[in-house]
Amino acid sequence: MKSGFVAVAGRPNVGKSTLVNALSGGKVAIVSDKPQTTRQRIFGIANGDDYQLVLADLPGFQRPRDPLTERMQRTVDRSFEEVDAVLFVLSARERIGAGDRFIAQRVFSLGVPVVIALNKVDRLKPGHIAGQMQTASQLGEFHALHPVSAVKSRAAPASPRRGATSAAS
Ligand SMILES: Nc1nc2c(ncn2[C@@H]2O[C@H](COP(=O)(O)OP(=O)(O)OP(=O)(O)O)[C@@H](O)[C@H]2O)c(=O)[nH]1
Ligand SMILES: [Mg+2]
Repeated sequence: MKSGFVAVAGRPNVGKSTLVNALSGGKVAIVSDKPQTTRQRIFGIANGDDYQLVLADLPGFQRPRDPLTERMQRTVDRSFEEVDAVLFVLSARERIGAGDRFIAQRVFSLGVPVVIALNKVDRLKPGHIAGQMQTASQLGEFHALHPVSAVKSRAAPASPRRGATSAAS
């Protein structure tokens, strides 16, 4: 059995909480269309046949600007101290730009594998998805890059063995 602690990082509103909910097979984190919904770490657990992942859904990560953002940023920084891997979430519906590169600088310097999830590919044209994957691939030395839809997967649960647990810290 492999196990590990995965930090789920990305700009506000890219779908980190939706993805954590989908991967852990239940609703553990609040999802909304307003940026900065997640203000504390929420943990989801994804169980597979031979692995168990603890997913830390982090607040949206951006350049510190105001006291709330700075406080949330400290939560993010603490979470990066003991991670085994990072799930770096991007939105395929938005331009991949300075905000994502700011996060990339941080996550690719941690020295752990970084998996990029290019989220929200539902209803996008294949050519657009391919272009966004190309841009995403230039953010850093990723371990894997997957186009995903956190909402579509909700309609078709992938594994009956997945369980959900949540805790805020
Ligand atoms: N179309 C589409 N919408 C999505 C997908 N994943 C998330 N969303 C929507 O995007 C919005 C933001 O989702 P959240 O999961 O709250 O995003 P977050 O990254 O956790 O946001 P913060 O906690 O504010 O940083 C919600 O309206 C979700 O329903 C997806 O795969 N496709
Ligand atoms: Mg969130």
